[in-house]
Amino acid sequence: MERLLITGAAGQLGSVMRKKLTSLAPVIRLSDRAPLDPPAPNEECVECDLADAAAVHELVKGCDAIVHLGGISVERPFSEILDGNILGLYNLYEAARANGQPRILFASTNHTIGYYPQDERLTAGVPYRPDGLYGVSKCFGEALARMYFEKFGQETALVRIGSCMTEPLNYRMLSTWLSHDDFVSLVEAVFRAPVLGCPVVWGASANDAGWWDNSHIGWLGWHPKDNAEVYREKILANTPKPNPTDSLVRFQGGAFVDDPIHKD
Ligand code: NAI
Ligand code: 15L
Repeated sequence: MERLLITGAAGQLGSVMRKKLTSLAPVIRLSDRAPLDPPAPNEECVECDLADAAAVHELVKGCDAIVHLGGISVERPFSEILDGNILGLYNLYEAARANGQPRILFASTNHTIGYYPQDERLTAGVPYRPDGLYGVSKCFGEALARMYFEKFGQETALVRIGSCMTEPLNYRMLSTWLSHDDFVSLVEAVFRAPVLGCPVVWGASANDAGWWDNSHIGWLGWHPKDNAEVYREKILANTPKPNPTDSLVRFQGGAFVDDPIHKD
């Protein structure tokens, strides 16, 4: 791999991955619509709005692989979601089609299935139950990626990330946590695989309290190592015990199910 593109590189996850994915390619192209820190010698920085088709076309040119983190990452007014996650996704896939179909890791989300209760164990084939417009936009992204695979052979890993952060912060994240290191090893596995296709991947660490079954992607050779359980005592000590009627402990999407439809 010569050049890896990371979109959303100014964001929470992107700014961590910028430092942790350097061994994947000699050149890392970083992009966001927000300002990026100045490039290191192995980096290229490109400010680009995903809603701008011509700019996205130029952005993807010359890249052999894409970690697509860019877009709206929480519940927001539909106009914002439309630009980043709907139009932005279409622009990315059209740009990829015109530029040699680099393999894509698409940062989808657990909010595609957020209305499932926490006592259900899910396989990758379960019907969508999105918990807001944000979740719906990621269902669109997964469907779009699937169509580009069926029609054009474009390969994508549809990674339904749980909660990717330094450590789990509440009871729900004992199930949804994905450590940064496990995300890195997932990215490595996705770009190492000789053939990828377009699988759904549950993006969670090896949590004792996990809800999601990744047995369908054993062939990928991804073996998450971290386990949120080691933080249970800390969470018990630092967070109030949730009421059993709280969405945080009822639904897999947690408090996202309580979000209203945000108006512009
Ligand atoms: P974030 O909100 O911190 O970063 C997203 C970045 O995308 C931001 O820097 C933002 O400026 C950029 N962006 C938004 N709209 C854009 C547009 N129209 N054009 C260009 N750039 C745009 O989110 P975070 O936490 O870093 O997440 C990264 C990705 O992973 C997102 O796609 C999110 O949906 C997904 N994800 C993250 C999870 C997590 O636990 N961090 C969980 C599930 C999914
Ligand atoms: C997401 O999709 C969000 O992008 C992230 O900020 C977290 O809230 C995460 O899901 C989660 O469900 O914890």
